[in-house]
Amino acid sequence: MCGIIGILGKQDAVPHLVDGLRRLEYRGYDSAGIAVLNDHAIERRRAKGKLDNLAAEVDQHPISGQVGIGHTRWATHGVPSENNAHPHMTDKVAIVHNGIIENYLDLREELSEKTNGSVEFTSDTDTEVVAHMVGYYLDQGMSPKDAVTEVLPRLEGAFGFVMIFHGHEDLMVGARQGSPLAIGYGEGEMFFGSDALALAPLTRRICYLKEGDWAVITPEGADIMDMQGNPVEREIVQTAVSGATIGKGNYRHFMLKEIYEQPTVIGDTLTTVLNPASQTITMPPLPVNAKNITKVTATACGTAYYACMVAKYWVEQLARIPMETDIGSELRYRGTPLPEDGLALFVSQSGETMDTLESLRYARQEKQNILSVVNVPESTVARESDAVLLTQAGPEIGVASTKAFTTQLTILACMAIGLAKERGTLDAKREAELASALAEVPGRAAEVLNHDEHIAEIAKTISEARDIFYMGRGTAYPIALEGALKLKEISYIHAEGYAAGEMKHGPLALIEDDVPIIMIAPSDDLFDKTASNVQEMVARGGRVIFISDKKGIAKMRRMAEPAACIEMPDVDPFVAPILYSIPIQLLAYHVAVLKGTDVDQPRNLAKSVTVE
Ligand code: HGA
Repeated sequence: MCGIIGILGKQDAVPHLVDGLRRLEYRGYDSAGIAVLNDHAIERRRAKGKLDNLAAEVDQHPISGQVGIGHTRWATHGVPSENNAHPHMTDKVAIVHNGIIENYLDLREELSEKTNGSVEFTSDTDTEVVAHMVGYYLDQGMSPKDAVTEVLPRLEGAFGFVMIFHGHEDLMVGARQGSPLAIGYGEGEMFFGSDALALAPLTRRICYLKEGDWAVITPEGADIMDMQGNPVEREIVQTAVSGATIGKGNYRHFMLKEIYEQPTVIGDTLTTVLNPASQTITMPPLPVNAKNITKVTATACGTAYYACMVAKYWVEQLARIPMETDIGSELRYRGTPLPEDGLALFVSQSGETMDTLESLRYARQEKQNILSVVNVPESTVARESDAVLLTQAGPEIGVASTKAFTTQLTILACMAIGLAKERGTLDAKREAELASALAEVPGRAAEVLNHDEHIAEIAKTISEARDIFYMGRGTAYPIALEGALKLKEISYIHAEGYAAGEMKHGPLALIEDDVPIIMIAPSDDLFDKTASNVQEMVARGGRVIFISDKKGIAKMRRMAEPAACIEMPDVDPFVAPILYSIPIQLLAYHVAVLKGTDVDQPRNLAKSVTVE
């Protein structure tokens, strides 16, 4: 996926542009390029393939300038090649673009007619037409701002773009619709970036543009407008993203770093929908009136599927809508009938998971209203959905999902509240209780991380096991499934997740002396039932690791002594699945470290699964 950086600086921007692009490499790309302004012209260097190729090109044919833009491209229109690499330009303007201009063919034709065919297109991209359209208005004598004002309303599709203009060393224009873009504020310098990561070493003062915003930046600051050109105020935040984020920092593995980022990214995700002052949740508009929804059909793969399973409990209990969950590779071939006025929900970190995407297309044929939860706003799943809920997990490098999962849970919890509000099945008092429970999650998550050392000790007691069981009831059941998956993925130990009440219907036969059982048991309505299941395990010699709050642990100990306990904060059971995910991530991590596996890139697995 593409990355963007723009620098309106006080010194040569070229080394910082290349460095910024390196920070965006994790997204995946096929070519890269930069362009800078100097006294005579806009100068550009581009290269197919890795950034080292671009760096070599810049070494061989140096350019310099204080104002510049850079791009890593992941082709959507036109093969990966130097010609198709961004920036695209005329002699007056250069542009880098993320997303897809859907009406680019019409725009090309229109421009050719207007100019009697004098515009020469040199690439197969959708992006290039935007450069030529802006160039056309600049040629008519318009200012950069006026030229962009003319072009913006004509663009259909998704874009995040940044432009520089020959003869205007004091300004740069950026816009976003569907693809992310942030402004960075420096000391007498200003920046654009597709995420804060690109800007991390340059500035921590960031303003995330909202959908439909565009901005003119100068060394003094930014004028931000909506698509109609009305000025809008946007908050400047101190980003938590640091220069170290792209690397492992002081962490031994990306997975551990990502586990530790959870308090921040859960908080970032909540910020998009939760108002802590009014204790309310406001969701973006859904593609269907919630009152009319007959059924929710949720589809995902792997960890995201377990997030859907948790959401099923929330949606059914709070919003009283029947919800079904499906694995992407099953739904797409099952030919299941989907009801009129159904809401089809798709959850995918990358938004590119093939089986999830194909299921979405199936749901589209079945005339469903399509809502997706993704971590990558410009992804295909997002583009093909009627509405999108974004997680704010930031880049997740470790193959085993951690922070993507807990942010998915966070936004799905908010979605369930939003649906329930609209359907009138949740009163304001309970909404306030749930909102305040959610608002506490980042702080509580930080507390849970304090158990890291204790969990590392527990890991030593189970790392030699052949089989490990994870169990829970209610929303703890999908967390048990996720715990087992996490352990399998990175430690290669065979693990099974079960609904605790299901053990006696078969799997109990496998419990014998010292078989580890991870029991996930928040103090909720089902606690006593789970505690009885613990007794059944202990009676058969099972080594129970009991994850509960203080009250739950005390109660359990009066019945049977687990081999070890992990004490969780006392929280509303509604948010427990988000928090109880953290100890099982840490446990899997420490077991894997003890086993000496490749934690971040486990054998046979890939991060974004774009094949069947
Ligand atoms: N459509 C443009 C940009 C592609 C993109 O955003 N990729 O993630 C192109 O194909 O060049």
